[in-house]
Amino acid sequence: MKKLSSFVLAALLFVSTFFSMTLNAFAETTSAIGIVNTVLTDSKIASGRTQPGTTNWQRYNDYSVYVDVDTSAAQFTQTPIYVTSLLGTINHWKLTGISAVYSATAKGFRIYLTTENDTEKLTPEIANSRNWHVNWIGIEPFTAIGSNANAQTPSTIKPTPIDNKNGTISTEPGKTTKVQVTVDLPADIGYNNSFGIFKINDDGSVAGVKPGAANYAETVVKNRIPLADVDKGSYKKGQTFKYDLPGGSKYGVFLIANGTPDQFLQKNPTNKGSEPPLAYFFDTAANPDQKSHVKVSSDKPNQYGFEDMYGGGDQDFDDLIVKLETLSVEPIAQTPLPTPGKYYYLVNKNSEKALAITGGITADGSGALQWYNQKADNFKWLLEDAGSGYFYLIIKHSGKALATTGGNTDGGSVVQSTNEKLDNFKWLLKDAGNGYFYLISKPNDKVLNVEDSSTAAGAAITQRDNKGTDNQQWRFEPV
Ligand SMILES: [Ca+2]
Ligand SMILES: [Ca+2]
Repeated sequence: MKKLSSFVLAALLFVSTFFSMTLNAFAETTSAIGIVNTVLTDSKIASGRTQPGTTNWQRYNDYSVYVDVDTSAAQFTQTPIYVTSLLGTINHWKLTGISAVYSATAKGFRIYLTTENDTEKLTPEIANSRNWHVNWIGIEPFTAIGSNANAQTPSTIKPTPIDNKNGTISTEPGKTTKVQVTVDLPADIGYNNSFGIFKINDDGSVAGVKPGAANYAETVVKNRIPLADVDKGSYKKGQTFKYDLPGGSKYGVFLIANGTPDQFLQKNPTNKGSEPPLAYFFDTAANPDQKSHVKVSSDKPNQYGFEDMYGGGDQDFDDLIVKLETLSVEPIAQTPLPTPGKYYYLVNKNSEKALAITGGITADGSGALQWYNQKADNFKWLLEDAGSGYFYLIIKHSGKALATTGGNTDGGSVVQSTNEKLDNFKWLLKDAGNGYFYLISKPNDKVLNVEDSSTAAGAAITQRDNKGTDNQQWRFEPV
């Protein structure tokens, strides 16, 4: 449904743009084959025409001609939907065939024209003397013929390119990249391997820790983008998973040899020794044996091949294969700021639980937690303007303010406290898109975080580095 409506919207945008003749909204290319205009939107829409009088009509038979229309200047990446019309000076109303598109590809299509009932002879010269020429519109992406327009999976799956120099996946700022991951396993499976996807900061670190640091593996695995089915391991050949990658960041993939991320964190978080579970990364500096364990090959540039043996094993890089495809790249809808002076429930995106202080407790230092939203006063937060774009959050039952503690400590607790109007009481609301915010603590840029991505009632609230994960995103529901 979503797909269809954005398609219709795009089509309307095109039509209105075309008829209002705001041609500066087009990129225009003129060549021997005609003119091509491209409207730059998420769905590529381009239009063009063949040249009146010099269209490259070809004889098909005594009564029919055809033309191969070149649309390559539009640079479609796949076969779009083509819609055609025929223009000319005389007699084109008698023809049939103009809306019948043949041999459509990303680069063009063919149209046949025939005179009505095949009585009047037709030649390319006659066609051009009457200035018959083809107008066309091409639109991609589209829903494939025969597929359900309401289906969740669009027909425009594209490989997700991986940079083969550093093994990272790039994403567009302000957009969410929805990827589908398909795993492949060798027939002669030895270890039971698993993988994970993690966000890489601009400086190459993960949550401030760089490859080569003693706690890198542990940090990456802890900060992976959680996905329950992926984390469980024991994959089947051809199994698929779907990730939403928040835009503007780079991502990498790790392997846990003979284990799951949780087993790794329990049994070998220092990533030492030669016995699995061990974590392996594209960057060999992060690997316990400093050997290469992750490969991106030039003929399969959207695929990670993993080698799971300590020391490099047989270097076949097929002990687990992870293929990435992009289902869609969707703009992140902007979230309007909640209104200062009003009460809100703050609901966590990952857990759907609400931010609370234990009921009845009014003492300073009482820790914030998440709980089923009981809509009581200890769930109601007053958003108060703190100036310079910052806010205080005042809990109704005690009148205390939400504050971070522990200075710059990653994992420092978040509590209620008498509002001293210091920086650690001040929160910036950063749009996380689609109705959610990150709450950023002023002194250290850490965000309001549900510890360990827990979905349990009672889970602690902490300050953590912004990982872009759902357990750090909050929705303001008016009380
Ligand atoms: Ca191997
Ligand atoms: Ca193998």
